[in-house]
Amino acid sequence: MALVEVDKYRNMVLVGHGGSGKTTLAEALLFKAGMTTRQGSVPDRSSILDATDEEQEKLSSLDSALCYLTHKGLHVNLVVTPGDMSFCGPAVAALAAAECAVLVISASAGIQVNTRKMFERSRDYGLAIWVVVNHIDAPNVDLPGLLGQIQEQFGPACVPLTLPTKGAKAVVDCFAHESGEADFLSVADAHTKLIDAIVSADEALMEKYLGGELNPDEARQAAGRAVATRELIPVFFSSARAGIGITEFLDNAATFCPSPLTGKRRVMGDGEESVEIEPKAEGPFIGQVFKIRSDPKTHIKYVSIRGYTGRLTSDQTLRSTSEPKGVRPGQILRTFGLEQRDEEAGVAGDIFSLAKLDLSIGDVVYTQKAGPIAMPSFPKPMYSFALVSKSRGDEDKIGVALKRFAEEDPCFRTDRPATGELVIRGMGDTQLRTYLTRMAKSYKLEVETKPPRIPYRETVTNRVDNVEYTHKKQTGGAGQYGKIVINLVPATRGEGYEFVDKIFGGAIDQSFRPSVDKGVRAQMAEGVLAGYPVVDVKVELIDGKTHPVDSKDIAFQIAGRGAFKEAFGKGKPVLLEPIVQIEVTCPADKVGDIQGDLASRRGRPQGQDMLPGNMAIVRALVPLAEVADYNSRLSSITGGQGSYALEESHYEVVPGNVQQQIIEAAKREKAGENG
Ligand SMILES: Nc1nc2c(ncn2[C@@H]2O[C@H](COP(=O)(O)OP(=O)(O)OP(=O)(O)O)[C@@H](O)[C@H]2O)c(=O)[nH]1
Ligand SMILES: [Mg+2]
Repeated sequence: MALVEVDKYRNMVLVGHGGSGKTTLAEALLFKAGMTTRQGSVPDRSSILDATDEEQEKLSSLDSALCYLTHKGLHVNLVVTPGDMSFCGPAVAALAAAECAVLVISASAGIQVNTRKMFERSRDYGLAIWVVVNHIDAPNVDLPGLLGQIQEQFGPACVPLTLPTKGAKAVVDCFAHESGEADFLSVADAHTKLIDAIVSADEALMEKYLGGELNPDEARQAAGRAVATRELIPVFFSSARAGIGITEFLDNAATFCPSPLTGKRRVMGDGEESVEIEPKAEGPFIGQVFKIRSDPKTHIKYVSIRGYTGRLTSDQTLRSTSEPKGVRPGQILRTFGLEQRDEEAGVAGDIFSLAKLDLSIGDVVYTQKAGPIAMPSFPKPMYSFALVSKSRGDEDKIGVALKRFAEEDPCFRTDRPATGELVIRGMGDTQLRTYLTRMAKSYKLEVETKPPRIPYRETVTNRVDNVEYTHKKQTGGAGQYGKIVINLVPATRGEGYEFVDKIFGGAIDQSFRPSVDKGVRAQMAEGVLAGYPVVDVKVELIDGKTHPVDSKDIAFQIAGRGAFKEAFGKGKPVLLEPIVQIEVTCPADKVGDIQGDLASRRGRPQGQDMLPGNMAIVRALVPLAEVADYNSRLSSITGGQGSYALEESHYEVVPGNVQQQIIEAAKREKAGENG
């Protein structure tokens, strides 16, 4: 594969809702450009992009896929992303590779949740956007109606660059032609609107245009800039499956898709220190990792990099923001579906892959010097499971497998919260189940899942004085003796634990007082009411007694535990629960239902806002325990049109009746463990 000049690269990321036809469109483009000998099909399992066993089973993309084509002197890199929101981690990361996001919409399904989300993410990251209305061959589609909705939702900059003609059996290019037949709207009108949009983005051109002196070549040259600034969002029509509108898509890439020179420039560093990277073919290399994939069979890890400037060859030293010492990059590869092809260099404006390097998504890689470069912002994973290994001793291996998945997917995380469980977090059920199935298949590690425990805490509300406790074991063998007297005092929320030594004189030997503290801490970690850690209490050690022979560290630790437990029981103990700030985005007509549902979950309203496109945001404070299953609830209220985000807020006392249920549940669980 020959490398080309920087301005001959086009980097497109295909985004949109699941099933809109992103993979099929890419297959059609590859076939039309002669990169494949037949057009791969997702339902026939012949797609080179949805090529893993899992994807062929699900008939849907589960990760971003890379391929490329050449067309009339251009080298076009395509990154095809999964449309399921569960896999938006790799989809959002892929934006970092491109100048242009191609937003694919199914004409039969219309604008869907992820259509809107990916539009916003691409825009916020600063990419040019193309809209492709696919499935135009499907029965009963309302193409003029859909075009109207697209313009309403995404703005008047959306202008058709092609229009269906001959009963959607073909499309007509409205830039190349000043007039012609279309199934709806006028080609001449669309042509004028395209020229208008292009000249409005360029003052000098506008003057010429108004003076009637605009030459078509000048308009052609300025088109890429107008698209780069989203003053023009060209709309295409296609049937990817039937190969309609594909040639017109390819032919317009040179003019309407910004090149690395005319498109979004990456900025290194922050604030005043920041510098814009100039895409140059020669000189020191700077790029960024946007994709990581372990080959399912060989387990070889491939990292895919977008080159922003310079040139990288195998013999250079490649450094990265997380590994500044540097490594040899090894063979430079060009990824085509699951295939890796050899390439001579990694250059500015291009996409390439490297094998077996310890890099992460977002890492900036360079040969001389570089700073951080912002990635698109990732949504926070909100959906979680706790995992229980089916066979003991597998825990370490499970940790290794989960770490791999987390590397490949920025919206997948694993952690061990205060409850001690192993928890995985992600965007949704499909994603987490896919990783667990993959773990079972590729790593032979089986786990059971359960909802994660809510990290409750325990504390007291009343002060308790003079609690006396004696630990005594003086029959047979070495004896144990420790007697203490403590006060237990509630502290302010968030103050934590304090141990105060209030002993005057030598009632307890100095050396044993820390042992009491240690015992109290141990009991606090285990909890008293329902097995949750105790917080916000002060323990005062006021008196006690030492035995000359039998007193020892362990005896005073046990006394500390015992005295604390007894005092805690007398101090009107309560459970504290985490309260979260929830922000629900939903269609405006569902606001009432959402508010009602949140109120029934002990939620407290915090206001609402209207959003463009008939959407609204509802905010509330709600106990975390009440929104553990909120994913499915929201989806059923909004028909899949809603989304939500949670943020930790504070802890509050659990109401009495709820507290009783939690304590009972903890008792049952304990009995289950022991029995
Ligand atoms: N009739 C018709 N069917 C199409 C067209 N494009 C794609 N399809 C079919 O629609 C289904 C979904 O297409 P995909 O290409 O897998 O869609 P996708 O956007 O990649 O979906 P995800 O990977 O799940 O996000 C497949 O069965 C395709 O064969 C089209 O233009 N017309
Ligand atoms: Mg797909």
